Amino acid sequence: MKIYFAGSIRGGRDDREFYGEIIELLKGYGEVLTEHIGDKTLSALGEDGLTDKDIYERDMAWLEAADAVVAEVTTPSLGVGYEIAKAEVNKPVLCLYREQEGRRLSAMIGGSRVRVERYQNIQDVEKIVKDFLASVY
Ligand code: 6K6
Repeated sequence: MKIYFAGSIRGGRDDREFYGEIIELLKGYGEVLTEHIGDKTLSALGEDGLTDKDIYERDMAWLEAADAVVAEVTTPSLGVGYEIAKAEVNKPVLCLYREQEGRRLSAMIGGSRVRVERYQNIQDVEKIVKDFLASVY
């Protein structure tokens, strides 16, 4: 199974530790096409030598090839929102959100058709992901 993991890059890297842990977990179920998103050394401004157009085209090709999409949506990100909107047309999408005081998930995600699950820790994510990916097949 090919899994596309989406997480904030230029939207902010505060949750990168969570991204890394979720990616490690997803690797137990298949190929994660976007492993770099969990890279702890990647800053919000960091570059990987590609132009924005190159990044967009590469990521859209990966998204197209994916069997399922898992997005961590706690840190709001334009790119992640865009990827969710593209994917929800024809793919199973799981959004993972950590409740935080004084903040609420965008209604455009919370009110959409995609599956949204709240979590507090990686043990919660283990159960949520297992259940979600079982429903993909
Ligand atoms: C490296 C470090 C910072 O920027 C880069 C190179 N940029 C990207 N590399 C790979 N994927 C990207 C990049 N910029 C955005 N994306 C895609 O959009 C990823 O698949 C993420 O899920 C999402 C993040 O969007 P923003 O708006 O938070 O950047």
